[in-house]
Amino acid sequence: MTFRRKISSAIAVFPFLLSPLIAEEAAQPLLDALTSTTISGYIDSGAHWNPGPGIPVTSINGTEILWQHQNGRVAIWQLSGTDLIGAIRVSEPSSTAPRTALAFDKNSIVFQQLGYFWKDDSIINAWPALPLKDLHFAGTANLVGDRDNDLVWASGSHLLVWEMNGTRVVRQHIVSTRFHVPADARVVSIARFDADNFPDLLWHDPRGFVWVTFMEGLNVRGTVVLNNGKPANPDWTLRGAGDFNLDGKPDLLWQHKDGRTATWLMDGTIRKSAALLRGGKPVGAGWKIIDTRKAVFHVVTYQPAPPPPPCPSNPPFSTHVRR
Ligand SMILES: [Ca+2]
Ligand SMILES: [Ca+2]
Repeated sequence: MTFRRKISSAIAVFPFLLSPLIAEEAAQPLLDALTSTTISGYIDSGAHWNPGPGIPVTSINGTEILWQHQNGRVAIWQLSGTDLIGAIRVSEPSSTAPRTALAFDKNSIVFQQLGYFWKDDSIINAWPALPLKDLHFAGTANLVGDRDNDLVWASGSHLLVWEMNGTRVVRQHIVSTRFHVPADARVVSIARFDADNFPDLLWHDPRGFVWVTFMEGLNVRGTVVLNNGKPANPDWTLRGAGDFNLDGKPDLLWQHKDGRTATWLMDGTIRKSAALLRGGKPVGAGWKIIDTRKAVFHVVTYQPAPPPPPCPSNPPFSTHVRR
């Protein structure tokens, strides 16, 4: 049996896996039902999940997309290639006000709440003030090249890089990217767009232009404009980069203002093709893509229970009629 057929057999049992985020009013009960406990018997992205002896499990590579609704709700899509195979609601601590999701960081999610930053439920021990104005969060990536990912902001032509050790900021770096892109361009993702091992910056501006700035750690090597120098339709916002066709090269993830999502499948900085996600069905209003990450899904092949034994023709009890 192929991997795809195994996934299909699991989904056939739970077809609700295919109907996420249609509209907020429809999504709310759906996501309430889809806790990670509910889904873990069928698709789980944990590295050490063990469903029990004798249960056949297939591990498949895929991508997760992090979403947040404007009301604070956080959800994750699970994709195999460009096929949506699951949706998970991310539980938030009930005692805290809604937090803004900033990015995935390996197995964590980075949040901001007022002036504080969190990795999941652990507060990040950081400097109290950010030293640049008009910063936007750019992503998590290992620019410094040590064990942990850095948290990266951008402001105009500068980056602010927090070098991390766990949940502690050990150093701040301010990096000039030189002024290769317009001042209103934003860094939407940090990913490896060439063959070296250094993460690069992906930029998008409101007119639809897309750039990649190649980095060597904290040093800038140069910037190229994508799409043959032409802007994309400005109704589409570039939200991130993830490898949707599993060729090891990052692809671009777009969200239309009508709620559709799509990817440009890339060979480095060359667009090879484009594909709508979820068959072009839009998500409900108010949901925004935050980030993507690689994932490994563990899929159980569901075996239908054997049919019950036939009922005996003569009931194994005697009828008693009172006379
Ligand atoms: Ca690179
Ligand atoms: Ca790819």
